[in-house]
Amino acid sequence: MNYRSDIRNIAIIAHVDHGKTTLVDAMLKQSKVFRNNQAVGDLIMDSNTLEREKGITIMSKNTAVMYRGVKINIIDTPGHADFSGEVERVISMADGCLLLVDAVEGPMPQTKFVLRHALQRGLKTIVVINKIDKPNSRITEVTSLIQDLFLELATDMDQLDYHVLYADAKEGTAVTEAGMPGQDISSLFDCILANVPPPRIESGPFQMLVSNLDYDSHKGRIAIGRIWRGKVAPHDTVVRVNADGNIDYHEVAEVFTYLGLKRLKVDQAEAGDIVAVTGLEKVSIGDTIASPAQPSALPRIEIGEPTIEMTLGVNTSPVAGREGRFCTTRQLRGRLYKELETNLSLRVQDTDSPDTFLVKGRGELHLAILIETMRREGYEFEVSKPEAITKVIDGKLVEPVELLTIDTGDEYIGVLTEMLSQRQARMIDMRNDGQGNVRLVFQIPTKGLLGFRSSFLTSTRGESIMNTIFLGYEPCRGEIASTRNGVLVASESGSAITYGLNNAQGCGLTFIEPGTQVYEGMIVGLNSRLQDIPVNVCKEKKKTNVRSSTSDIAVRLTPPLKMSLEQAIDFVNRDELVEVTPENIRLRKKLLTYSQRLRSISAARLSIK
Ligand SMILES: Nc1nc2c(ncn2[C@@H]2O[C@H](COP(=O)(O)OP(=O)(O)OP(=O)(O)O)[C@@H](O)[C@H]2O)c(=O)[nH]1
Ligand SMILES: [Mg+2]
Repeated sequence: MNYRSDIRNIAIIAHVDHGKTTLVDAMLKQSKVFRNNQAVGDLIMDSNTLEREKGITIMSKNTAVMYRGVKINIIDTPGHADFSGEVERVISMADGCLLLVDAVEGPMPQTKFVLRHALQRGLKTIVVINKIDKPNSRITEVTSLIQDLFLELATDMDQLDYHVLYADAKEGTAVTEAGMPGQDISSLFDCILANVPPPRIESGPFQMLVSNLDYDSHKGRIAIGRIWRGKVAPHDTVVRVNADGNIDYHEVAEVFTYLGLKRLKVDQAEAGDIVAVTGLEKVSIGDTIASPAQPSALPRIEIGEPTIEMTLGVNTSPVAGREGRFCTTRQLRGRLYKELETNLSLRVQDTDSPDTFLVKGRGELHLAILIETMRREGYEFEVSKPEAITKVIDGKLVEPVELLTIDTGDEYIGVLTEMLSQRQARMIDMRNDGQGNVRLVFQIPTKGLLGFRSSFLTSTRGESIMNTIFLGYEPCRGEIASTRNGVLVASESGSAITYGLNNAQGCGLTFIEPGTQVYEGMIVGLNSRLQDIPVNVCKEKKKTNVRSSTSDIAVRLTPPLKMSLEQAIDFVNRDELVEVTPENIRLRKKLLTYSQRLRSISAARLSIK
């Protein structure tokens, strides 16, 4: 067996926000892949607009640096549990990983998830305790918690023999012993070179596994992956083995390797390296590209199943088709099915209604990111409330359950436990640090989490953090009663007027400003009671010749509550929809007129009797 000592392939894995992308910044900047005067900024790898706006990584990406004559291919991965599929997708390209752990938060549920994956794949792990600069960092405690985690997850004794480094990724320093003054991250680079095994080369003709796809308007589809065997050069004839094991022939157009943020065009790339090749128009993630001399397929990438689903369909509101560029079934269907090529944990299904698709994902954020991306591309559509995906195992109906970890102040324990018990959550653990901070851990059915985030943030005044991770399936425990108040529903179409909105504010909170175009059945506010009520926000004050008092002239409205897309999806009930266009996000009742809704309520009552 041969090894390539001039390359190391590593993945950077961690719980969300523990500093992966920041550490990659430091590695890129300190390996001098940029010109001295080049302005590169922070979170360089978070290049997608939504990633920059939200400050989180959504897609795994490749880069590479040179250190002491060795090329280190780096794969930055997302830490949010909704994008776990991205970690599963790329981890097979690496031989080692950096497991980052926040020096304050310590190991979190996603830390365990990604470490388990890495260890099962036999990746050599280097632990990096990050954010040691934080005043409340607890390095000793976190170190021993990590040790416990390895004891629990290691699949062989060698895996317990891991190195630990201590980093301040923001400053760009890493040291081998806690308390040592840091200069730069060369100790991290040295540790990678010394401990991550160089890629093993199998003998034989060319073979690579496609782990990622990119697209270029000139070059077409770009297949990215690691070469396991042989070499590849432009104009080589190769075969692609697809999911069904069928093969087709292609000619490679160009071959690239990575350095910094660039792809370098090369004359040839060899086993062990991570490359991007063009010329294969139909290639998908998971396909093997190989020499026709030995076209055997590598094991396909396995991705965990989706846990929630929602319908996405053609906009049926009275104002449909005015704001989007792409509104038809054909356009929506084309876009959704195209998404499946790169978004591996997503599923799309046709439904009985030709205008509606069932979209399944790993969590609310996973679906929300897809919706936001489509809306920015000019698509217009409507989506329903996300629901947990149940299935039948051994004749029993089961539903997904998740582990919910909450970091909060002890004054919120009461309110949170009460909210969560209504949502069928069970407390598993509660730890108080003696300084007013608690960590609460619950087991909760996925359906109980839907719609929880916004009430969580309001009731803890935005001061708490929640994280969830998929645990498995358990027998269904029945419906959860709606915990939301009723809504204020526009009873007439037209333009909202201050006078009408002011009247509506007598009943609860409003969501829209004066001048907003509304239609009958559109949700314009939240009632302070449980029932939905119709309100006429377009209603003008009756004009008389006499002004009764000066207060009539200037009505002061409370500013509307504006919801983000995620909040809107979180907010709606089953009989409601979110209308998404490039310009607006509107909430509506599925049944637009009051009489239709009344009829459906009485029909439902009859069917219960
Ligand atoms: N004080 C301090 N802050 C840090 C350090 N490393 C990262 N941060 C901050 O932590 C936040 C999250 O950093 P990211 O690099 O985006 O974390 P990430 O792990 O890539 O996050 P995801 O990709 O979304 O999972 C940012 O605000 C960073 O500035 C550190 O060593 N010290
Ligand atoms: Mg990141």
